[in-house]
Amino acid sequence: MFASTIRTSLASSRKVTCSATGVGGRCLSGGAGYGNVRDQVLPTEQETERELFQHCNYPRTANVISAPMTYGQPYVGTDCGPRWLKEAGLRSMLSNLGWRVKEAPALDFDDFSVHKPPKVNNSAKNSHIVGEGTLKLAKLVEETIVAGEFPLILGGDHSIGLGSLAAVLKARPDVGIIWVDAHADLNTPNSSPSGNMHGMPIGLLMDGVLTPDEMPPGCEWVNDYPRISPDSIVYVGLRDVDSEERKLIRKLNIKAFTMTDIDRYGIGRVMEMSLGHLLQDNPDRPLHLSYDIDAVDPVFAPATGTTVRGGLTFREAHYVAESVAASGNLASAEIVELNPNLSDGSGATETVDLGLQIVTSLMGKSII
Ligand SMILES: [Mn+2]
Repeated sequence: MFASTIRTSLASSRKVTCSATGVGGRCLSGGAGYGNVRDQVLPTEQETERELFQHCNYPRTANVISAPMTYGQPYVGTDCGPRWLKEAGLRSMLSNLGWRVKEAPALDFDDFSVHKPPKVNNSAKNSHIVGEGTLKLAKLVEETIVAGEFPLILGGDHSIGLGSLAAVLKARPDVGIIWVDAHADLNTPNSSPSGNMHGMPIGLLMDGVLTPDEMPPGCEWVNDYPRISPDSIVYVGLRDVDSEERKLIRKLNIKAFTMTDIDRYGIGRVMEMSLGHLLQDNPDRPLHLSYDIDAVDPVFAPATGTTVRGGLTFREAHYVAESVAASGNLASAEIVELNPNLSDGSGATETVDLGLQIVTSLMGKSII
């Protein structure tokens, strides 16, 4: 009852005025309104904490990395995601789960646009800013992993995946990737219908898709990083795939669980098969989870840029994160594409509630 009172009062008082630069805007007016999360944070029961996040040094430290990128897609407001999650109580959630929490200063992706106007490139829009910004992110994520910490990356649009994936692949060459998304993000500048780079992070990094000279301007640094092997990634939640992406998924034989598969097998079996695929040769393989909030049905997560009906339910959205955490192999993660500008007050609040709960689940919360 207490929580619902707070929720109502916040929803009516909250004004979302965040701009692309973030200057003068604010994302949330308070730190509540996230339903039943705060009073029920219990870590998943394991024999020791060490086993749950086996790739992190002990005591476990989460480095919360804010990557407020907006240039991979057309809407302002995705830069609010990190602040939104933090103001809703991310730090105390993580502490309650037993994490030591570090917060890196938010990456600044706007200094490039001020000092170096990007050339117009409609096949990969804003590629200079996205490229230089994601390189900053890649360096920070790599340092975090080398330090034995868990990088928890808050987007920002999904173009940041270019930086986080490149870093993870370099620091942990045997990493397995779980990409939870309504979209495959497997486009290239040649195949993308929109030219928006949030649909390209996998396409630019997948082995055998782009030659080095096809890398968009500003992203050439990616050529110095390892590529994703097609059998090292699993998609969960796909339902809006472009024709060239579909061809690539088939040609490269990438493991993809669509919403149809989730209907058919249920989310439990789908996650079993996903983890089974990635862990079949090495049960201790480190895993990276990239969670696009648009994987979730817009009924539960309306505040995002590219909503597609027919997505994960509220519980399925949690289960994906819980099951990956429970594997003990999760070593890095990101959550992206929350945009409070794209829904009214209660829709924005519900989306951040859910985003925070998903993060809490992937960082080790369990119900009992
Ligand atoms: Mn995405």
